[in-house]
Amino acid sequence: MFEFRLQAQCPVTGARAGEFVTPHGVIKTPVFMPVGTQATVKAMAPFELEEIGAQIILSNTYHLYLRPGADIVEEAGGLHSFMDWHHPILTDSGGFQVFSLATLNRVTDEGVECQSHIDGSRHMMDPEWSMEVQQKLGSDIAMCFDQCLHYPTTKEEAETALARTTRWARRSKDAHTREDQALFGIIQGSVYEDLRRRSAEDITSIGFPGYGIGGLSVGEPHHIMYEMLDVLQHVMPFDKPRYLMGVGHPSNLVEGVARGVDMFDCVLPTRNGRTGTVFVSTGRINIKNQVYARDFTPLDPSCDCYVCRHFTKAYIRHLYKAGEILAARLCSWHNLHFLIKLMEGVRESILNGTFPAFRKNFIEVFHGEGD
Ligand code: PRF
Ligand code: ZN
Repeated sequence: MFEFRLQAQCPVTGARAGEFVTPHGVIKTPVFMPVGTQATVKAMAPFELEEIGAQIILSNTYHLYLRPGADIVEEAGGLHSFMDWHHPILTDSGGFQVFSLATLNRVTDEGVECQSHIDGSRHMMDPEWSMEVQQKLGSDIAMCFDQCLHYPTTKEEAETALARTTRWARRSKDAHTREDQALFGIIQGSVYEDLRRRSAEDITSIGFPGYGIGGLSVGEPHHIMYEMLDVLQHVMPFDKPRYLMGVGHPSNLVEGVARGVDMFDCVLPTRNGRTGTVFVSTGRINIKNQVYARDFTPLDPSCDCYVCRHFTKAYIRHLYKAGEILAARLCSWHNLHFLIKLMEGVRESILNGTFPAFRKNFIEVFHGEGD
């Protein structure tokens, strides 16, 4: 269980193709994980996610603990049964969500005292709490409880959060007992090379079956994120999966893979989908734009997803304008398909030795860079 088999490595870049074995199936990497924060990938039914080719989804400890409560999910037979998704699930630890959503946070070495963003109730969240909840949820992959800082931050603050994240990683590992669940460590260190190295050494010396790279894509310029990944790819264990948390943008995925990343997750495809922003092979478009009123071609003529095989831009634009719920569903569907297909193409190119050409072509054609 939780074996990571490396199948191919690009001789020019750090890109890798592999397989990660979990209780609910084998994940082919590199992989993009759709986000199902509240035990649902917004607007998508599980059988639709299967149709799109999703291999694994992500869900959130913080949200499910607050609502409906970990006990209810456990009574349902765990998250897989509760939501009827029988493929792998990864749960984030709450470390990040507490810092971005809850209010009146008081952070100490003990944990985070915070107020629910739903009803203002007070809670103490710490590594032991996170492990208890994630074990009740029964995900295939659990994450350590960590402290993620926003950008910019001082080196002193980054150092404090790093040291705390290391202590919390030890406590997470000590509190984690489920053998059918892998616990991944998380590397922090903000945008400081030496801190990133130190965090990688500290976390990997504790020893986990996989590693998250946290604290990136939190507002820093892309080139800084890439510099941190350049440093990390040489200090992270070669034989364990590497997960870049909360990323994201199509070009970030390709550039992340080039720097040795195996797993990604992001709300971007579904969040963008709900506002009518759609990824196409040449970049990004907004379907609400007047220019599409009489455009009877698919969202992306080179896409073979259900949406592009059946509907036109003019029709989907009409749905948006009319406030129809199907508009958000169709755009989320296409966007998820776009990122999953992109990762399948990336994986294929690593396996057949053409990743550098794939990367060059993608970056040249796709001009949706920017956020
Ligand atoms: N830590 C955790 N989850 C996360 C992050 C992190 O740093 C990020 C940062 N991009 C996204 N999700 N636990
Ligand atoms: Zn499509």
